[in-house]
Amino acid sequence: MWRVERMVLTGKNVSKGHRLLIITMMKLNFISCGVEHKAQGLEPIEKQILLFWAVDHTHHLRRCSMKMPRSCDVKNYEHWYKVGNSCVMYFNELLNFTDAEFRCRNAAPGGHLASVHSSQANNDLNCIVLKYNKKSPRIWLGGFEFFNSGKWVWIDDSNWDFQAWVPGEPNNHNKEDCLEMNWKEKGKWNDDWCPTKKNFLCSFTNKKTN
Ligand SMILES: [Ca+2]
Ligand SMILES: [Ca+2]
Repeated sequence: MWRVERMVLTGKNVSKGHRLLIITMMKLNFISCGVEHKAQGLEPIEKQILLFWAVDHTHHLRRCSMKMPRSCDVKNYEHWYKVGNSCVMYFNELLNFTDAEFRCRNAAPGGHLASVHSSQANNDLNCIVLKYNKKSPRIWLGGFEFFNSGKWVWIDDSNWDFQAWVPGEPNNHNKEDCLEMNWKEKGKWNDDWCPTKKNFLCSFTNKKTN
């Protein structure tokens, strides 16, 4: 199933290479009827751009679904996902950072807002978010700035040994002390104002399997 991620329909940014790619894919029947239908009524060049984004989006989805982490191996938490040594779940509940953390503590023994310790884990977490809420992927992770020290820590007390900031972040704009993912770039981090309500990821570590 093709889906349209972007409806940016100006002809300015489409190169000759893009057009050739689209035309080639149309000839090879890589473009689905669904997108053709949605594209009806658009000018030819606009249609081409729409198709391009649709294909690009599907490619991204496929890449992500291939990397979806496996199920959590802890009893009663099989619907959560195994990421690194932790089990992770997406919560589609708009809460501020503190309330989200307490929601996580209630959701599972040892639960906290999720911490991230590798690029692979960061990708896995983003795949989970996109699977559940592609339209609104900004989420709280469990990082916060420790009392204006400039030092960032994880609320689950694990080591701050990985980071994936959007360039220029954290910028502490209007006193931002809490860590969100997917503000500007997919999978990248930003410091945001802690009282803002967002969906979030919870995780817990099953000590028995470590
Ligand atoms: Ca700050
Ligand atoms: Ca910021």
